[in-house]
Amino acid sequence: MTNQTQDLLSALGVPAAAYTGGTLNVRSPIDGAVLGAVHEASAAEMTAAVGRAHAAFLEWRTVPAPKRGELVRLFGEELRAHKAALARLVSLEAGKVTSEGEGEVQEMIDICDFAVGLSRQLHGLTIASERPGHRMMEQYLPLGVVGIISAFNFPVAVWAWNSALALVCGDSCLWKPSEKTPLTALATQALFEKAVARYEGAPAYLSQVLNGGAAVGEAMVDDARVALVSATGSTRMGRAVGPRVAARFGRCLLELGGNNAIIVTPSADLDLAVRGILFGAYGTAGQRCTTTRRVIAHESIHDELVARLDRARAQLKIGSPVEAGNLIGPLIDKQAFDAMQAALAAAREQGGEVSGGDRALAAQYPEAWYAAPALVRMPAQTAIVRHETFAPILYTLKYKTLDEAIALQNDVPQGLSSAIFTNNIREAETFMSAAGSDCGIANVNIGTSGAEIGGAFGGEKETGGGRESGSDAWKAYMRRTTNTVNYSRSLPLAQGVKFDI
Ligand code: UN1
Repeated sequence: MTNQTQDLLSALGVPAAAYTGGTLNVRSPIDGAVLGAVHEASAAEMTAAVGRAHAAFLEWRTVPAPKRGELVRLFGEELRAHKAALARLVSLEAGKVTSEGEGEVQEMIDICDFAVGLSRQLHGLTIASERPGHRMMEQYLPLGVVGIISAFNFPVAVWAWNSALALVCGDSCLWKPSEKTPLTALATQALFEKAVARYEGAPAYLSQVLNGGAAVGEAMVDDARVALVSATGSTRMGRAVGPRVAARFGRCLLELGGNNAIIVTPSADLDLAVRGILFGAYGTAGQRCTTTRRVIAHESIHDELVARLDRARAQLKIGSPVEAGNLIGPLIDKQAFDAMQAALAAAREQGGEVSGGDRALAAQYPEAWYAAPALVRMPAQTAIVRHETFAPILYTLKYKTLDEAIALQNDVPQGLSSAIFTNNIREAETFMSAAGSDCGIANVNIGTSGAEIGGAFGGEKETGGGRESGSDAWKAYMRRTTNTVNYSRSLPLAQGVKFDI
């Protein structure tokens, strides 16, 4: 693993000094091998980096947006050229199976393409003025430094959602990656620098990556020159970051926990539902914020569906994510495995009947943490079901009426993703309506995870309310000005107010 990682890093343009001799040890979740020792930045280094990022912003904001898009286009080319190597590094460092590692890099390429098109469409409205000889319009202008905090489970794609948009919007970027995945961040930064080298007129320090722990993050979060903090991770992290940014009236974009459910109704195509639920619950070893954590099945089909899920669950191939055929890779670390075991113990105490969930491949990989996917038949939506455990645990529940199913689906603190499997248009539309799912994502006949970049991504309640990626999520990375222009020879006041002098 270690040699392979070093070969990949050097192919991606990361100098050995960046990942040797530092204090942050990086371990592969595949076998526990040490992949590198990365330099950890101090809070003072972060503060200096914010200064450099701010200077870069002051230059970059005056470059025409389509010209800024050209840099993102070149970055997308680098990602295309290095897709296999970066994807492999994602697998080695985050434990994703090969096709999911490749999917992650594809997601970066897709958002670059989206951002390039967007660079010619950063438009505001013209608005009818109530006054003669006046024109009103709004403009979207560059915002400032964007601080990006990313999580281990999408170590590079979620950064790309933010930075591709921020760059075309005229902002500069600062990145504090997860301490568990600093190498993929260094590699991504190296690819970005290759694009910068091919581009005329990019200021230095448009994008910087600073590895380290909480102190580095806090220095970024508390710095008033960071106009927007976009943070992806746990609700606990969001609770720490959100109020600190709000205290200085900065902008925050939070993408936090999910507790995503799939409702399966009597008319559902069960073959489709089984496939959607299995990928949603167990893909990425249950470590997506969009992972399906709950199935709410109608009582008429519940037993059949759950029996099929349980049979298929037991067949899923667990093993090294870089060996062909395996679908379930490792958990990120021992802490994640322990949290999974604690959740299963709590589920048992709360009346759950657990299948699977044990440690797997311990003899082959004593230093890594593989687990058999778990399915837990629950008698009710108890406390543990309402809690997000970042592991492959699927809780199943029964319902009688659709209203009851929707109420159960919504009765959790999180509000990211949701889905219904049904062939009944009334059920589908009700689920998506004002009285339906309260999540940011509500799907019909597809699972809760694996969203495309074209839509806005994010959710409500404890998920944090932010929207990233497609649609008009770019507006979070710009500031809006409303301009009223008087081209007449008089000065009428709005609302008919008189002030004659
Ligand atoms: C995350 O887990 O933080 O919709 C993001 C999905 C992916 C993104 C997940 N496109 O599952």
